Amino acid sequence: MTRYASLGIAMAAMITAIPLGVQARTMNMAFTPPADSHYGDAGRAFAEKIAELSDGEFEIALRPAGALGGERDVIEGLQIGTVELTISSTGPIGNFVPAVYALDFPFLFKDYDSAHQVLDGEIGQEILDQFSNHGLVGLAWAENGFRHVTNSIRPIETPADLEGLKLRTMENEVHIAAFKAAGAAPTPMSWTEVLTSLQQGTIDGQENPITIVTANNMWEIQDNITLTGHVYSPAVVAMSAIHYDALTPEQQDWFRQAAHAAAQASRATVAKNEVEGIAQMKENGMNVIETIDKAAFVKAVQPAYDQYADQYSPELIQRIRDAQQ
Ligand code: EAX
Repeated sequence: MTRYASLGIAMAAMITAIPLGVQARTMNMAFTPPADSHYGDAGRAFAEKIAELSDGEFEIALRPAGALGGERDVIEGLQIGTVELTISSTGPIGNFVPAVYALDFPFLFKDYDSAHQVLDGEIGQEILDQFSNHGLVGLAWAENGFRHVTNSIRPIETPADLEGLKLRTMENEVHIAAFKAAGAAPTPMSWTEVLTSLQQGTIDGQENPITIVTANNMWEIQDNITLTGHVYSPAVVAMSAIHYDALTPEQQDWFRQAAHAAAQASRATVAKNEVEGIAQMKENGMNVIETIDKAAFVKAVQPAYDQYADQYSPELIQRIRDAQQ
């Protein structure tokens, strides 16, 4: 090694404060949307913040587009320690942390500000704290967004238009019940199977926020979107308890700070896309139904509440409603 090269490395070590020859610790952060998405922006914000706080001791390897599996697979990976971090919708997480189910009830959150107020308050923290009972650490509430229905069979103007529609849902029994009650034929599956299933015609449609539709150029395989806003879909920045518990208290605080930076980044991208995404979908030929009789859709999915609200802490659902007055 030349004298200059060894001098350069020695200087680099001094700058990064990492002992010479010590490798940065790389942790995987898995998510299902593409790298160029609200979750990708969140992941990059996390990576930047943790590198800054740890002086380069920790590096985050983003694993976008389902590289490490669907959201359920990844949560199981966190529990056994094969995956360190994830940004995930809450959709399938109720199967692991039951309290999370309360967040995914249809038409529960009035708007984005109300959702942020609840999630960033005591209710949101109470639910994050529940993760630790299941081998997980809920670090912060990020954002997926209000979910809308896309399909290529017919424009959805009223709940009756959902009749018989083979609609993919997340692996979430409240969502399945809601769309069954509305007359659709819900098919739960991991996001990693959705695009292929739509292309093959094994399903007619799906439901997701605008940011997912635009991040995946879904106008290529879906003709219509109806802005039902039927569910507010939080995303959680979560960590494997195995890996979190191996950190020092100072390092744990770094990860919490980085998770909050990620959460804010996801919300900023969603807010931007809520406006720009509609124009983008129209420019790409998608038929965008922007106004619906929301009361009719609320009525159509009410049986899902009747079926599940008692099972998933009715008092928590009432507290979420009351907190939005
Ligand atoms: O978390 O599975 C879904 O529809 C989710 O919205 C997506 O994976 C982003």
